[in-house]
Amino acid sequence: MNHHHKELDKWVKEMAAMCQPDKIVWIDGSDAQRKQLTAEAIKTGEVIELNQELLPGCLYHRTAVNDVARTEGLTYICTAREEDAGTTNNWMPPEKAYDQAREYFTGAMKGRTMYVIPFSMGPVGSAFSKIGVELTDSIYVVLNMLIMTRVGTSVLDALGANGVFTKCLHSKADLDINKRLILHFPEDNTIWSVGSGYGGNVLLGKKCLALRIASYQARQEGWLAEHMLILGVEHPDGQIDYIAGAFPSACGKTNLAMLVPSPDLAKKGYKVWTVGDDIAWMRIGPDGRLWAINPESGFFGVAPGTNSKFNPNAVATIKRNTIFTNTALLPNGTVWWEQGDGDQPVQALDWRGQPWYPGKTDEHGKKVDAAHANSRFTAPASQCPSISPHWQDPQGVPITAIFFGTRRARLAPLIYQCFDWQHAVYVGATMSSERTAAQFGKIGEVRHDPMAMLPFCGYNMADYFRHWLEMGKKILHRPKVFRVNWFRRDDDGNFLWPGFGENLRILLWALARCRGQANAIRTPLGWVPTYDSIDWDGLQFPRASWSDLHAIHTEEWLEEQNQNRQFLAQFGQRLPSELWYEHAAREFRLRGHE
Ligand code: GTP
Ligand code: SPV
Ligand code: MN
Repeated sequence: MNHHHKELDKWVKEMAAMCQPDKIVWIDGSDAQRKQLTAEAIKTGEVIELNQELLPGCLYHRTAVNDVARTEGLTYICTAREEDAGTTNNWMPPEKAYDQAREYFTGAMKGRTMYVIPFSMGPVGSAFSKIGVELTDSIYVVLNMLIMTRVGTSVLDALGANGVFTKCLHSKADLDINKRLILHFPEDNTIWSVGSGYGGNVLLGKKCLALRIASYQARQEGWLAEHMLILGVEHPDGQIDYIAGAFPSACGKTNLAMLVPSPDLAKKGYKVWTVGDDIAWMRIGPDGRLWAINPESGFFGVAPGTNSKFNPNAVATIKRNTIFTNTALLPNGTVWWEQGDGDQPVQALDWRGQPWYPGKTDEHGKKVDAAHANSRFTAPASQCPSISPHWQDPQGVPITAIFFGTRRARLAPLIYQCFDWQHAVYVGATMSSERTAAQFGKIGEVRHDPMAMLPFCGYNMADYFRHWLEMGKKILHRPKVFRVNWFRRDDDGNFLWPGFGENLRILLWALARCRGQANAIRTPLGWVPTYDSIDWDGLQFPRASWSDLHAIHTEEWLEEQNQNRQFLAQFGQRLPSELWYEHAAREFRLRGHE
């Protein structure tokens, strides 16, 4: 390909000398090349072509059985000084990390092709955007990157002869979990990932660049790189407010971003527009507001639970040109997953490629899922029926409200509004959530996940909190911040809140608060909606359940405060004292001393 970036050329040559591929192919972003690579991957079995009548342009892929989610334990931030990675990250000194990975990369691409993928996170040429180049030996990665990022010649043009880019190196190598490393070198603007073929570990523009590396750069450059969806709420008068929301992995970002208003609210003229479902890059605009872009161009969404009832926009988005990973495969060349559309199939191949039938159990008598709980679809954002006309605006969209959400069966209320920005930073910093299938580990265990960034902050988390406090001082028109939890349950384990489309009622209350309009009750946690301040048209929701959703059990909350204190204490002197102030203030309020 035609380009004149000497540093890029030199780096590609060096990496090729180490990995020793048979050949090097530059990805130009053309349809012709994509089709040719698809055909090749189908031939080798790397991907399976799905039924082209029912699912045009769709492909299927299975990962290795031990490679189905991000491996946080094998993910490292490699800064010169350990304290710059901080206590919440795994750390390795850069030299040691390079040495160890070099061993795994050496000769790893023998007999394979090295693909060079120039990609832009954010619209090509936007002042928000960052360029990366990923080298990989996986066509599956190439095909996913073509959906998730802007790829090809236009990116090289934007890079020019001297442009800055993130050096991203990936090899599947032997897919050996004992030789798997996901390494970030923020000081070198470099990512090395080896031994995995799973999404978040290998689509290096996503969590690795757009969050871990970008969060590090964002602090230096004075902006925010966050694990947030972005959506627009259109009011009956045509005015649109934008909301950004941080929820941990598999806690509802994609679903909220694609929300379909219930019929009564739709009839009144409310609409929801999708801007992004996973990552937001936010900068202060010339008007003093916070402006956000979605750096991605596709969705890498959780398949199980995706159905026409709860997320019809996602269902429509994934009807064509979509890659399905670790779902079940049906005899007619279509896909299926638990809580998906259609009846349970009578037979299928499960995500491991094993014959599956309803009621199948393993040797311990445990039910076997047809699709892995973290099986995913990769689909172009442009195919989403609710995609915002502004989703590619180079200046982004202005953010009116920020949501921090978690998955908590108890304790956390459905919604409360933070008192001010400093309080909001404390609330975000101490949020905790139940673990999901999106990461290796014990599902259901409650862990702290500050601003849903625990696995994604590329530097010391205490400095991240300080950066949030500093940003608050610089933003003239600060978004209002809300804490939400769609997942509170009653004593029988049922969700107390219907969620999904009904969440719009909660968004509308929050936006009314931003205009100083809706009623609220002051509680020790924050401002809680009165029952009558919610638009209930079309939904009969019992007042008693509303109280249950917002009940504050003081004793349990004081225990939660103990957990929060322990969590914050790990940051030592580096923790901004403002957070201790807010911690004490909440405890005072909980104990009834305002
Ligand atoms: P990542 O892609 O891992 O970052 O996940 P995400 O935050 O985009 O989560 P997603 O929207 O895919 O939702 C994950 C799971 O939460 C799915 O099983 C959904 O069905 C469920 N879920 C989403 N929204 C709601 C809700 O409002 N109520 C309830 N009860 N479940 C929800
Ligand atoms: C997440 O786990 O938060 C995801 C999927 O969005 S992954 O790309 O694997 O990180
Ligand atoms: Mn995510």
